[in-house]
Amino acid sequence: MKLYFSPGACSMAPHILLNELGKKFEIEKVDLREKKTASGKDYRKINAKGYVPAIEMKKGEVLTEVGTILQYLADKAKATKLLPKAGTKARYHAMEMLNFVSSELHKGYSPLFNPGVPAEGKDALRQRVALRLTWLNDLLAKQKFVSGKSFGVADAYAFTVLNWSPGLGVDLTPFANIQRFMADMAKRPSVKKTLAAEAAAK
Ligand SMILES: N[C@@H](CCC(=O)N[C@@H](CS)C(=O)NCC(=O)O)C(=O)O
Repeated sequence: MKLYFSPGACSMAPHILLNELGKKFEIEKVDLREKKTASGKDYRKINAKGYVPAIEMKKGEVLTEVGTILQYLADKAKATKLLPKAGTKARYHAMEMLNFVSSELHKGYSPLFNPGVPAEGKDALRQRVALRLTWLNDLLAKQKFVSGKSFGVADAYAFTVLNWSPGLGVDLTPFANIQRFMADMAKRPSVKKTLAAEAAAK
């Protein structure tokens, strides 16, 4: 199992999950500008979409898209505590949350990285993100994790995206429960290990 990643990018979500699962895996860094992997491969030949993450499930078999990779990894490890079994109502709620993190948070934050978006546009985007953060903050008043009472795959994804906040000018100070969640997540051994590995790869 190999994860193609870029330090600090959304590929950190499956990286955290892989560490949480404690199974053996390899990682290979991708230069997103050059679309080259650390070993010199053309990344577009691995993922024609050109973005991370991608995992090589077995030789020549690649899976992309954060939410799908997270589900594949948890299902493969039979980690039903991290992701309920397929077909159950609880699984649909877990998928509901993954979709929220992907389409509302991840793709809400993404344009803030774009140097082509003017400052006023970015302010409007931050206001929209703040609406989603208000909802999430209210949820985290009732439950410890984004996934519920215990850590689940959506937590790895939410932490990854929310961690971009300071660098993108998204103010988390009004969101005390989100700050508490981030502090709790930062204490997890899987998160510490992932952050250290990605910092070393920069
Ligand atoms: N829909 C994709 C989005 C992945 C994505 O946005 N990846 C970013 C990093 S967070 C990336 O690699 N951007 C570089 C590019 O698009 O060229 C997913 O869920 O995996």
